Amino acid sequence: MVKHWDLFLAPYKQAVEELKVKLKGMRTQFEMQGVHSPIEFVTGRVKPIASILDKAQKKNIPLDKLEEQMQDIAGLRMMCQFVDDIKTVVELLRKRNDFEIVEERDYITQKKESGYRSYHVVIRYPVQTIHGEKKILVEIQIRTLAMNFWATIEHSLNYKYSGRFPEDIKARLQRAAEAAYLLDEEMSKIRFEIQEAQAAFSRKQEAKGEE
Ligand code: 0O2
Repeated sequence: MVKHWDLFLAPYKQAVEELKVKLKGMRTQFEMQGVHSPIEFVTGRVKPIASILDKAQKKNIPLDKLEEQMQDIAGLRMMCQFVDDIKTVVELLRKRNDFEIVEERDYITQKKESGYRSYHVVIRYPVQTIHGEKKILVEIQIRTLAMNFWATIEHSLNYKYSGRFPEDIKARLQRAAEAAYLLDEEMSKIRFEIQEAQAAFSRKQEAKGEE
């Protein structure tokens, strides 16, 4: 028998699968043009039921209001090499007409107290079902590889300590966030050097493939 949660999550699963193909397709298009892709890689997930219930409790969201009030049941992440790529990706998302942007949250100029940096775009995405169209909220997080590294590590530690970090870990995470910020800054400064090297490398790989 199909359970209530399976039915509820089905459009979210469909949206994540469709958007993974669409957003990865953007990267492929840059590659085919032989130019730097502002998108390094894309991931997607549907929030596990236990996390939905946890968040609903923490944020006082009634279970019958999840669709309207929980924006990240379906989540996509777009990873970029450079901070400037994030702007390019956001611009590209704003130009699309297969969904509507309902909110943007800039945790890059306004980083979170934890040290978290990322750019969040919440979209309303139409899923085609056998009963017609259903629009659902999806959160797209756009961040650099360094921001992603920090967030992934912090997220696992958060899970381990249930958000109550010992002081030394908290301080180290703050320092790590600062280091990730500096890493992004340094990489931005030598961006053109890096891109030239990457372009030369792909030309060499292509030539090898043609041999
Ligand atoms: P998961 O496990 O990533 O799916 P809130 O949850 O109150 O902070 P809200 O309103 O849901 O915020 O919106 P926000 O902050 O734009 O998006 C929440 C998501 O952003 C989180 O999802 C994380 O993915 C990410 N995020 C926000 N702050 C932090 C942080 O300090 N550290 C890390 N590692 N990630 C963060 P969830 O719900 O935590 O779940």
